[in-house]
Amino acid sequence: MSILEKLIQLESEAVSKAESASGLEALDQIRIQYLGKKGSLSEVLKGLGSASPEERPKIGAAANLAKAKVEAALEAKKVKLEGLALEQRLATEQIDTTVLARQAHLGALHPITQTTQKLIKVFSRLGFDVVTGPEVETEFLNFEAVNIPADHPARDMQDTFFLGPGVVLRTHTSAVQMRAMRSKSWPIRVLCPGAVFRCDDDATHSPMFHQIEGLWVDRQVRMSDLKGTLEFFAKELFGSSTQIRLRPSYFPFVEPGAEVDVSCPFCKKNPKGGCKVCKGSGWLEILGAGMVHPKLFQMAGYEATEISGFAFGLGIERIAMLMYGIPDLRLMFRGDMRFLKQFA
Ligand code: FA5
Repeated sequence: MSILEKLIQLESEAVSKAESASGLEALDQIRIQYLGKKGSLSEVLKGLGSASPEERPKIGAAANLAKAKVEAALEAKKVKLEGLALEQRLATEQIDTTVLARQAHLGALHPITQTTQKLIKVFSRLGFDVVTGPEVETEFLNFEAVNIPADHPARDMQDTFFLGPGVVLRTHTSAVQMRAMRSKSWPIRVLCPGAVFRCDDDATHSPMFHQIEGLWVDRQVRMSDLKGTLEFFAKELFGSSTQIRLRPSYFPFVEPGAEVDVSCPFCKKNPKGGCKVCKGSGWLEILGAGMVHPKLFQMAGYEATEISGFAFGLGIERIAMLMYGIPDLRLMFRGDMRFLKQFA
């Protein structure tokens, strides 16, 4: 039998086998048997060397045609078999549309994130823009530039994690207000949220916590502007009947400085002898604030003498604890789903 005859025979054999194949697996076997590298069609072509030069192109063309026909037959059968399989599945499978859907577990924002977003929303209504800075900070910007020199006792209040000579994990977001002033001329009204770090660990203190610092510098910014701003913030956060009070205090970067208390949102300043949260005092300390120390303006390169400004800084965990009634700050960092689910 000549090569051409052999090709025609193999082609019709393969096509008829493909047409009668019983399943996809059988179809695959036929593909390998005839079209595979060592398949019958390839094997026949090995005899091409003995054919005459005139015959060779004819044999090549016939081989390509045979392959194409076998491939087409295989594909047609495959489509047919897949269609049949689908029909069979549709006939046997049923979807019970009355079965209750599985409850999707949606994630939730962490209470610190929720509180931060709420604070940003309140202050952005007063025109504060959010700026951020690095958590790894130079000792200079964290301390010296905000008027806390090396021998200053305030450094002990903020037990510091040193990462290397002159490099610290920032102990407060006041470093960011200095960065903001150094990169932008006044007037400036910014809010600096972020994580800060101190060697501190108990039910109300964590080695990593979050602060928000606010800074407003312009001509004629007064202490009354600071008080009005903080009053607005306290009422927005804890309710319209909330009052604030400023007690003189000391922070090296402000003069004068104050601790700011809000009237207890739990007992509404009416502790009747025993509100646990405010310990019966009717007030809760929530932040530190004051008028920006002139030394900071010098450090920032603000030369104008007519400018003044106020700054305030608060612990976000403290606010979250008050807003949500969380008794222990450490709960927020344990990743316990039972705790976190309550904020969904
Ligand atoms: C400061 O850090 C000042 N930079 C704030 C400031 C800014 C004052 C601008 C004046 C002007 P203080 O060390 O008090 O201040 O920290 C601010 C708040 O951070 C505290 O009121 C407290 O709520 C929170 N805080 C301090 N240490 C911790 C801690 N270890 N864990 C959780 N919260 C803390």
